Amino acid sequence: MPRFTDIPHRPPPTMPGEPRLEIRREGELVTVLTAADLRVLGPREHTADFHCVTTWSVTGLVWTGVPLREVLASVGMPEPPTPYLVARAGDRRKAAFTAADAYADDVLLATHLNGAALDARHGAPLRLVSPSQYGYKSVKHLIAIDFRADQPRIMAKEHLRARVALEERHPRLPGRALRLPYRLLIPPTAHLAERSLSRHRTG
Ligand SMILES: Nc1nc2c(c(=O)[nH]1)N[C@H]1C(S)=C(S)[C@@H](COP(=O)(O)O)O[C@H]1N2
Ligand SMILES: [Mo]
Repeated sequence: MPRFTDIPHRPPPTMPGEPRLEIRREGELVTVLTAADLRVLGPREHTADFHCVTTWSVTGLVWTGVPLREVLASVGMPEPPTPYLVARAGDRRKAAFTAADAYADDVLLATHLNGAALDARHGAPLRLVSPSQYGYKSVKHLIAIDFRADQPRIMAKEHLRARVALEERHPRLPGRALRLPYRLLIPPTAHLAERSLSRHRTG
């Protein structure tokens, strides 16, 4: 699995060694989950494929983690309190979700990939994993989940739903039309992302 991002010259952020996840509502802090809180929920292995919007895929990844819906139920949110949420990362990256997509059975908060703790390359110390959506929804270095009443602003090129099965690659352009141009971006992007990894500093 390559290190991948649409800002490939930027090294991964310096992160704490242990997960710390803020749950927010309209930006206001509701509660904070620690590594111990996640361990109590019983992390399990989940096998899933991964699809980057640029057309590369990896099959059979084994993530260790807890379904996001179980994590949110444990803090009194068995049902989504609002129709949308934003996942935020330590590199200031974010992704928008409908609450229904984020509460799907296959959406995880993962700490391990293929039996090893997540590293800087793949999203340490905590990563959101949503296998049914394009990779840009699988937010690495996750630091916060922020519930929103109104539809959050999406990033350029981000589809709100990004369902792989419906080829929702882009908010406006048809998915098919993007296959070739996106494919051409893979080698230079992967090369730059790998090179900038060497500039990563541990926290
Ligand atoms: N925090 C953060 N998460 C991110 C990204 C990013 O740049 N920053 N890139 C996304 C994209 S476009 C993809 S394809 C996957 C790549 O995951 P990998 O680097 O573990 O292969 O991470 C996603 N999650
Ligand atoms: Mo991606």
